[in-house]
Amino acid sequence: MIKWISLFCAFVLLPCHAELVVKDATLRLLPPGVPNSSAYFALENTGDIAEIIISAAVSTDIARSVEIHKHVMDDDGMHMERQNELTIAAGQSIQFVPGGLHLMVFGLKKPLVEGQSVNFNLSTKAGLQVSFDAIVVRP
Ligand SMILES: [Cu+2]
Repeated sequence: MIKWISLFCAFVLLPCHAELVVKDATLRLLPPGVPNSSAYFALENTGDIAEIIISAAVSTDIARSVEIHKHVMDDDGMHMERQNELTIAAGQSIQFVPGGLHLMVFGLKKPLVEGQSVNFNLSTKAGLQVSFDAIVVRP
């Protein structure tokens, strides 16, 4: 009985509820020979604490690396800047969109196919792993 109660408490009294949800993820289909692509989606923090995304990856060996990028405008015009950290507050939604935040996929090892599903993983500073599938679509 005591064992059962402590197990029950372990589930109910988890300190904080941490959860990130990814919706409508797509990966851009580009002409054959283009080595890089980018992924777009909506990221929502449905938990009650802020999370800090520190890295992104593809689960299968289809690309060399993945980085979190943001388009920024400065004196030299528009360019992309790598984001080492991305903070998402509790309850906040962040849109990864063309011309804004995106996941940059470098060094595709073979051409993407329209409709193909590619599994990505986001890691947070607190150790949360968020896995999601992006569908390859024509831009
Ligand atoms: Cu980029």
